[in-house]
Amino acid sequence: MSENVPEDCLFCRIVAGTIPADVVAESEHSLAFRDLDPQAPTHVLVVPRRHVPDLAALATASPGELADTVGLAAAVAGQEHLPGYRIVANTGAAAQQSVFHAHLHLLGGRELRWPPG
Ligand code: DGP
Repeated sequence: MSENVPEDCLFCRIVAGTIPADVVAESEHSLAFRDLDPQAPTHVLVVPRRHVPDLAALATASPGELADTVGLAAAVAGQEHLPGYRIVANTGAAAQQSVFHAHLHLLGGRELRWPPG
């Protein structure tokens, strides 16, 4: 973890291993673990190890780490044998972001309708 990590950041604590999570995959810069409140048979959160508030901030801070996070999501989709999947990044409270550490939701394993709610 970097020195500017907020002590109360839930996902920083999961990355650090001080809060348990069902980890399904990891890479140099990212960690993937199952969502506590799954919205699909596969619902995995993929987070950068670096603390940034959202995905756009990660793109600004490190395009390479953003690529690592997206790549890990795709690897998990393969691991779970998903024929198709959806990646969602709620950004801002108005879009239902509740944890302000960048993360992707990887959703699959059921029919995913469009438009989303
Ligand atoms: P968002 O609302 O986009 O910020 O997504 C946050 C997600 O984090 C939400 O789907 C529920 C999940 N979540 C909240 N607390 C925990 C936790 O302690 N462990 C895990 N695995 N997931 C959590």
